[in-house]
Amino acid sequence: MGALVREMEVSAEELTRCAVIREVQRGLIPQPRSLAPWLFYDAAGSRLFERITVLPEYYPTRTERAIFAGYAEGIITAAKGASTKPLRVVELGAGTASKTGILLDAAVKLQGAVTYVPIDVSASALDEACESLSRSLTEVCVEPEVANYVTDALELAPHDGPTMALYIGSSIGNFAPDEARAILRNLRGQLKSGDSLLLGTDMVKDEAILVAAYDDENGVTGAFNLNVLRRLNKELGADFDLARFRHQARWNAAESRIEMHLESLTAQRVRIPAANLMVPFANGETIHTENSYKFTADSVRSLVEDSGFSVEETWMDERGWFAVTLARV
Ligand code: AVI
Repeated sequence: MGALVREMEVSAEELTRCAVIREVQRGLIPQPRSLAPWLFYDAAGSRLFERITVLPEYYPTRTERAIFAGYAEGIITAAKGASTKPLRVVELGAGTASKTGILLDAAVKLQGAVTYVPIDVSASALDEACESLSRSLTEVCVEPEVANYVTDALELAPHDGPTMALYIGSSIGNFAPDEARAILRNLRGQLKSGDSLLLGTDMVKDEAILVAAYDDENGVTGAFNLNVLRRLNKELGADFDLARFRHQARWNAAESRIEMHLESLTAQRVRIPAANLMVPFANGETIHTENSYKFTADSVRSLVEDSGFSVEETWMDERGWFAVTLARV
């Protein structure tokens, strides 16, 4: 058994390595160069992201949490609607006890117990989510699901009662509009009448506030961005010199998104042996590593309506910086 588990672990690692190689070849051969944001989240990158969420400049996490803390009961009541049956909570991405826990806690208060289905590609992220939730909330029955909701068709187990699907943290903002619609349509395909989507979206605001949130004074977001190159050095034997690249955060008003780039500070060539590549960079050339789309009430409405939902209720913080929208099937 031990050997079998070890073999499966090796193959999961091997699959990730193949995906990293494919992504490097897709993104670094053509110009303009780009790399997909999922590359951020190795163990070191995930730790850096946790640090980002508590930075003074990075308002989204604490703002969304405050909305949940203020309105959790109203959110759960609205999601249940007229149903007398227990609400099930499904989450795209493995939530952390701190944010999702507020909603689950409210569901427990209203109906005694709740089934929670976190869906994530990463089994270890699911393990962590289960562990922290089971420590804090014993009335939550956790049924984790390992799946890639971006690339694969979702399959939800049947449930006798309404389902509320969470897609929070403005994670939807890291996808281009057509991909975002495809993700929500995939989810919509698994929901039935009376079910709902609770969508967290970061809103358009003053450019200086947006840029600071992605270029903090202490350089944590810079380290998070540069960690992609460190990962390619470690996993593919690449020879990126991190001192010759610089983190950039730019507001692209036409596309309504923050873009993160890594700018080459000299003309240089980088070898990536495992991908059979030698990549030449001009001085000032960038690798585009992330988009983080920012929304308006209208763009949220068109996103959810194009995906087969209708907006039922929206909760916001006082400044209107972040929105949590309940959209009904
Ligand atoms: C995960 N995602 C919603 C974050 C965002 O704000 O777009 C990722 C992030 N990138 C830099 N800082 C945070």
